Amino acid sequence: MELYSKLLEVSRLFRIEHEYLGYETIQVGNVNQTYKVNFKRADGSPKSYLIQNVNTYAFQNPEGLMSNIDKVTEHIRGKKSGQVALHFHHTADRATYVLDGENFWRLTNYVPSVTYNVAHNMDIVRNAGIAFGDFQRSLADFDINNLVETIPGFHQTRQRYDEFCKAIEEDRAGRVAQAKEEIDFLLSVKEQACKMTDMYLAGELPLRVTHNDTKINNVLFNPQTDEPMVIIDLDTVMPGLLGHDFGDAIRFAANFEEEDSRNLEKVGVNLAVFRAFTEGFLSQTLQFMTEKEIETLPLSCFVLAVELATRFLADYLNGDLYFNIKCPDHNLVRARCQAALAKDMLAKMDEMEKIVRNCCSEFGR
Ligand code: GN1
Ligand code: MG
Repeated sequence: MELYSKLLEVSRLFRIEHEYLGYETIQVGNVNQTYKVNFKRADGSPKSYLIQNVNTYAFQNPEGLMSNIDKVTEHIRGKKSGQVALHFHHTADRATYVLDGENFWRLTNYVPSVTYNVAHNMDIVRNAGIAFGDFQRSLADFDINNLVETIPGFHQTRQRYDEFCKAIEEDRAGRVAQAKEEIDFLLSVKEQACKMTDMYLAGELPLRVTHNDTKINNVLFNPQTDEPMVIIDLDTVMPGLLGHDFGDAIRFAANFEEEDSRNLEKVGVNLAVFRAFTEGFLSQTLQFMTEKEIETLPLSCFVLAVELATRFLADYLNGDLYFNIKCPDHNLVRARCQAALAKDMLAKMDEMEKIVRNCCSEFGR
């Protein structure tokens, strides 16, 4: 069936009855297909929704994934009366998705907004910190047992290292020799990188609802005021550690360079961005965070950079099976960039700790 008619059929299954005007393809994310579908209401006013075709190769448990997303978004929506919130529509039989053979469709409200890929403006960075902190705060009372672990061991750093070591041993693509320096570095910092997971396993850190993809471009901002409105891309919402969300956000937003930069001498943590994000995040989360969680925040940035470096490098060694690549050495370049960032984070660990402590006392803790 033609896409034009398919999107109409899906909309009707989600009980959208307005007059159909057509669709636009939205270029976001590397994984799912996103379309904006446009309608006219009976009173003549326009109304749009987003339809996504979920990539079931990347997300092998789409039912579990939608169950997680639905529970989490409805929990947040319940706390935000009158404010913009994300809402996944249901079919007549209360499903949040439509399965038609090879395709897995879902439909949400459309939020007119602006997003940012890079973080030059500290007010916007602080607002992104507020948005992800608010996400944590809204879900602090959510029963974690209601969530499915859709990608088992997603942030089990020791498991990531096992996969990395297996890739080195097998050397399937014959690339180990080219990556020797990065391999040695990543192996040398293993114990420190695994410290956060170890603390969790020792019962020192609580499990929370984590977003697990806290890039700044997953925050929708109000186009007029730059206030944060909603967090999107909830596909990896799962039980996790608070540091996973904090560290991933810093790893992405506070790097002077992009995630796959070849300018390794310029790669590093921008402490002004670190401070602004931390201020925003802690303004929302300090009231319920444990002392140990606070302690892990600077470390979490290093952990997330190293963990992702092992994932990129393992994928490079395996012959690029997981991440989309734009050039043959893309995963090696990404791994080098994350490793360089991790090194800079080690050098600046004391400064990051000081900033976290300063923010804590600013907020009376
Ligand atoms: C993947 O596809 P994207 O960009 O949303 C990955 C994340 C990594 C990220 C690095 C499910 O996210 O864990 O941090 O790439 N997502 C999954 O760019 O593996
Ligand atoms: Mg994502």
